[in-house]
Amino acid sequence: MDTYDLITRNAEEVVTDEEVRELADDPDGKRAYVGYEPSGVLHLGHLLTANKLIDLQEAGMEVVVLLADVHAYLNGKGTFEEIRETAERMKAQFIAYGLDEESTEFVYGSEFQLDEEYTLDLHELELSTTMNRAQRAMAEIQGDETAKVSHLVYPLMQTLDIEYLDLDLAVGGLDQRKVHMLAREKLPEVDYEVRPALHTPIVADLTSGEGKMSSSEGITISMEDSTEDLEEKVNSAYCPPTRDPEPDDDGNERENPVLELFEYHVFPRFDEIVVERPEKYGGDLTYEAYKSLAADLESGELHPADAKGTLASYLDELIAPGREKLHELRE
Ligand code: NAL
Repeated sequence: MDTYDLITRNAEEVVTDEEVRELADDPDGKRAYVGYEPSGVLHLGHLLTANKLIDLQEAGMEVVVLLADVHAYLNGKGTFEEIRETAERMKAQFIAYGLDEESTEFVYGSEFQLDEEYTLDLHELELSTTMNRAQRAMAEIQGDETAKVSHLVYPLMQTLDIEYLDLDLAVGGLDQRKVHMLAREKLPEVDYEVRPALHTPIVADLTSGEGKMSSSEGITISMEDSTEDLEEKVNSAYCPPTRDPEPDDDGNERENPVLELFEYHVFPRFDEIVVERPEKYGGDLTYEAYKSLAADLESGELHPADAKGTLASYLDELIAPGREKLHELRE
């Protein structure tokens, strides 16, 4: 796969394509980052961006993982001590998942976000940004609760981090796009450079195929799940034999979450996928590309039940090292 294709595979959006192409021409030593609010147990949402980081490392880039402790604090995720402890566990799970320890730099936000120069830059951004603009940038990250002043500071800090971490590419889920757009607009105003961004898709809710899979509602798959949990959850998933399901009766858009998980989580990490079937049902099926699996599901050659069983076992393999690490840390 050529470097540009590797960098952008499974990306929902790159901003801008021209800037990312330029990066792909000479990726060695370039720095990409993802920031995460520390959370005790990783879930598939975290792992989707982690897969992208693994792609970028393969392309020769350096990867910075920001353990965004101050951001989590501003977003009401607990006391500062609790958040720090959680961050350590998060880091251990990322390494267990396959982020290369040598070429991944883990940085705590609080290492630089409390410095005098940073603080003054932040205040300059506060001065030049309307509350309305900051609130809009934050809407998708924050959820439904009433916005606090901290929620307005949050996206401005994320904007500054892109400069302070000296990054060449910002990576995040599609829910980060408005913050990255704010950064593109604001950084030049305070005499800093604009950097490209790459956004990963948001996987649909497992049981309905609607909206997004999230830890706050519905079923989510996490590093804590046992093999049996995974089988049960994947078995209950919505999986019509198509990539493009019709909207539901209320007109809500739906996706096929089983296919999405194959595409975004399984195929990027395995060279081939084997669906094990008894001879009398046609014997094993082997896939090297997501598209052929999706086509077989659509044509009926691959039964949804077999697709689900296979998905559960590959997810189990991906999650197992992190699950063991979590058990170890609790002992
Ligand atoms: C991501 C987050 C927080 C701070 C960041 C700083 C720079 C780059 C990315 C960052 C967390 C993210 C979330 N906003 O919603 O998890």
